[in-house]
Amino acid sequence: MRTQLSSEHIEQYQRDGFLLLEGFLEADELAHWRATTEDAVQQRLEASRGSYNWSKNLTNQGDPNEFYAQVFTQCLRLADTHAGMRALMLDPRLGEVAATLAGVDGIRIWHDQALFKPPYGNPTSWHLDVPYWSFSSRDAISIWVALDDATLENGCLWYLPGTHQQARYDSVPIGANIRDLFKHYPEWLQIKAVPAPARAGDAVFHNGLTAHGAGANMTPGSRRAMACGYMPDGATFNGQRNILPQEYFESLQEGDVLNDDVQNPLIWSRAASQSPVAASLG
Ligand SMILES: O=C(O)CCC(=O)C(=O)O
Ligand SMILES: [Fe+2]
Repeated sequence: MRTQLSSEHIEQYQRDGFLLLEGFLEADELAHWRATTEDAVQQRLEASRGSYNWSKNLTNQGDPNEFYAQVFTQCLRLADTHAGMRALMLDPRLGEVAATLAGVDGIRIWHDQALFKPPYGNPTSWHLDVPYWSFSSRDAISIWVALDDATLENGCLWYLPGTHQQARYDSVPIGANIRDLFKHYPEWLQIKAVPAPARAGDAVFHNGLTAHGAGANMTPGSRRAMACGYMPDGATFNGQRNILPQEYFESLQEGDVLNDDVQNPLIWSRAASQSPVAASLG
């Protein structure tokens, strides 16, 4: 795993709100991420609705005729239900890279998600991530690892550079109209979008307030990705449930620190990485 970051990487991330890290996974790691993600998705879909047959493009996500089911098969928090995925997601190296780019001292998992855009799938409408989540932070960050080559043809990610500096926390529902976000941010219509094509094994990082979307998949192959959204350690509850379990949600008051280590595992912190125990473990 390529975890070395240069000062240019960090500057670029901070300026543009996104960064492509080429060759993030080694070939054997990529094979393992693919197999683990396929298995975790298959298991989840079987548990939720019966069999999953990607070759026949059965997405098993609600009504398969609905627009969103044809944007992607989206499976959230696979680390909760799949031990192999948990091992991948708890890797402190992912946390260290994310925290270093975001410029924070500790990082917790908000949610992981598999995002498989099907053959000839719909585009992913322009959106921001943080306004959906249960905390408000300008330092939230996501990793998006390409499991297939993501190209201009099959729906790679696109970004509006610098929008993380201006974005607000008010929520804009993500729907079928790709340009709805611009009703809330008409000034962003002037910004030229930048594509982030990625080879399988590359990682794209983005700030949770950077406007992003993805094109349609105009190919007969799938565009698979495994992603994870991270919350800076110390972030507080903003009153929104999002993916929080009902009981935990009801126990929270606005302003409470979201530091439940099961719901939001701390995968890396500067303090722990500098402690004598961590040092002796190498
Ligand atoms: O994979 C996609 O099309 C969208 C990904 C995304 O929105 C994200 O990772 O936040
Ligand atoms: Fe997103």
